[in-house]
Amino acid sequence: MDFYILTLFPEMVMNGLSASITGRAMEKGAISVGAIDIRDYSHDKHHHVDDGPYGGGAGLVMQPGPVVEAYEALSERLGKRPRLIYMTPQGRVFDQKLAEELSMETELVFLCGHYEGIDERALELVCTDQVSIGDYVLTGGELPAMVMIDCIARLVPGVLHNEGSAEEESFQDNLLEYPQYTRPEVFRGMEVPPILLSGHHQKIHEWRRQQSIIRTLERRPDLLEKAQLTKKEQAFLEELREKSLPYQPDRPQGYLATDHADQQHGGGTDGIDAERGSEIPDGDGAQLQEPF
Ligand code: 6GU
Repeated sequence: MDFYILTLFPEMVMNGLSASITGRAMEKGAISVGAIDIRDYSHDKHHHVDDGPYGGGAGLVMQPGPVVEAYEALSERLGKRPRLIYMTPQGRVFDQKLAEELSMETELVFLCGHYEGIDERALELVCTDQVSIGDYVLTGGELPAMVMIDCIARLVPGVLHNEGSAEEESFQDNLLEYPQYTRPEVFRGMEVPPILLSGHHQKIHEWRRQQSIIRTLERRPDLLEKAQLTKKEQAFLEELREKSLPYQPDRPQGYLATDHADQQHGGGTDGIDAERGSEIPDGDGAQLQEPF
């Protein structure tokens, strides 16, 4: 998979993505990342790429010429016009499902805006998708593009060592990940749950699934509706709901659900706050200031 990023800050995205797993994937050739400096396509003698908005107002708008020419030069080089994703808080909110869809492409272009955005005519000409990474406002599209590339890259064959691990993780099954433990067996008096030392693979699998269900019920009850549970797991979930697990926002969530609870803390009295989800903005981000 070849990623291209149209940006005014090429070093920022290259530095970020050259580290860690994406960096290794680039070295191995499983992905490539190319940053294209929009400023290289300025015809201005001072290399300006922005100007004040027609109609007045604060800030600067990125001019259409350099953006369109940067994309067209790339398209000519590739012999095709690949999907171009404009990073904007006004876009469709990125999620694992969109990451999976985009990971099927052979090339992806990310367009990163700055200032007050990009001239609308450039977007009409080159943009196929508009994507946001969440309901909050950032100063530019570079970090969002890096987030998306990181997420998509780990779905590309050959990027992760363990090809199976991407599939087992959070959201794949609409269940959150179970807690993980490694050596030492006892840390500051806290023991690893004994089942994990038993070598009983079936029992370990069942315990981990149960932990995932507990976590999801505590933290993201909205996800549970879409989770695929066995009859036995559904019964387990019903039992949890009847017991109404303690939820205490001031401590790491899920903590009471582990064996540590007995060792370290007394039980809480709060029930699960099923209404918590209602505090999260539901898509239109109406309470946030421009550019929504
Ligand atoms: Cl894609 N861009 C900017 N500037 N801010 C954002 C965003 C994108 N997604 C969330 N906030």
